[in-house]
Amino acid sequence: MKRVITYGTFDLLHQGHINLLRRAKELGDYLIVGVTSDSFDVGRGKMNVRNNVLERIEAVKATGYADEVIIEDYLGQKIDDIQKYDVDIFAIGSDWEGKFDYLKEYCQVVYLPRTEGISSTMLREESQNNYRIGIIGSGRIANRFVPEAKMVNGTQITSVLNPDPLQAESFAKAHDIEYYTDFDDFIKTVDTVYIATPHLTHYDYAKRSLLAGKHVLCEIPFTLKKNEALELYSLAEKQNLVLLEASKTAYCPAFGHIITLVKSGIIGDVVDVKASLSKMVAPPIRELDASQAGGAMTEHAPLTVMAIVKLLGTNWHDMNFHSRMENGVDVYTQGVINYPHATSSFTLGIGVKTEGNLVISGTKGYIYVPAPWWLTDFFEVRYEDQTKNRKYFYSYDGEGLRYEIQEFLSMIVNNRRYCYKLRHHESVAIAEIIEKYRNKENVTVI
Ligand code: C2G
Repeated sequence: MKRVITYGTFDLLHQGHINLLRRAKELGDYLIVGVTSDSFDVGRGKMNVRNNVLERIEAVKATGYADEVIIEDYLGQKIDDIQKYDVDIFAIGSDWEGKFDYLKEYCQVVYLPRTEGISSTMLREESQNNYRIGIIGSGRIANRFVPEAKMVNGTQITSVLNPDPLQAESFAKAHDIEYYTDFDDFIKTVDTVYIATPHLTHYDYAKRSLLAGKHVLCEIPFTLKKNEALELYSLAEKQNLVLLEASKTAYCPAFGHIITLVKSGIIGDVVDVKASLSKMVAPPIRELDASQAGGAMTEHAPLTVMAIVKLLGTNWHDMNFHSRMENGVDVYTQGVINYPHATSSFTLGIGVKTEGNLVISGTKGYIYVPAPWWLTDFFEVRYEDQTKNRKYFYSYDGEGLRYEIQEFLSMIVNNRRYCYKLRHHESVAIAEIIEKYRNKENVTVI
């Protein structure tokens, strides 16, 4: 019996896939199809897969060509599979011509003709009809956002809004998009907005965009007040729109895995979380400007407090802060948030350099995420018995904004209004903690 194996994502299964599977089956008597796992696809840069692995497996089975379906989950698995399943022929579409010649050492390799004129990418683009994203603000983060959005298909950045015509024009020229200086003119031209303006304007822009019926992805800090955050989420719900806080770390694959590992109990009960984040800045810069709500807390608490709240929840007992101030701005803040059965602390700096790691301590072991933990691509789970330690490696591609853009788009396309990676009440809690600090509740100047 001749055994054939082929692999693919098989997203939005189409005629090209069906032809490929039929031709592969015709090469032998028994066809094994390896369907990529969701995490394997993210790992190899396929960010836009629409169907989840179970749906894709069902679609492959429904073609009737597969005698067996397996999941492909790691690089190098093909060699293992060929030997494990005693495969005679490895088949794949001609778009991969030459790429799998290294498998010739293990079996025969056949490149089958690819069906022209159809692809999952094409179908995804059609089905998503290219959501037009308008950017509000044209500063540093907005510049980083544009190339990241290009990595997520189904989106197209069409325009930018900045009340300053010179800034608006130069950003628009640099990225080949339209520019507007008036909100009402701008908002008509887009389906969704990304708010990347100075902190104090987030609430107002988010509210106006939601009222205009647009989905909103808002940079951190989402808002500086609890009630503003609550109001915006309830407005989004009323308008049936997506409102997502652009807390980039919350959506990146490695950080998501840390949360699921901790929740599944691998380090026991979490008793202590320590997170630190510092980025030195020099004047003149918004971060050092008190009139623009500058400071280490507004700048860096959104990510560090996000990690604490994700791990320990929002039912804290008390909190206090210690800050070093310069010209009305905290250049360093240490915060302690105590819970009934756990404690947490964070150190944030824009004028003081700290070690930027994250340590989550539990009753069985701890997780160590080295600096810069907020760009997580590696972490280690450690135990008293060091032979049980385990290291986890991930990719954190580009500036890492693609993960939040992908989540935002997926929520819109799938009509999903909630995201477990950062729940509304967690986002509201972050705003509440920032507000307490700005109201000088339990703040000591050092
Ligand atoms: N295919 C085809 N014609 C098309 C589109 C795809 O023949 N119009 C083939 C591809 O060449 C591949 C299979 O269908 O053999 C699955 O394609 P994808 O779902 O795009 O998966 P791919 O990224 O090619 O997976 O380990 C995964 C494999 O290395 C490749």
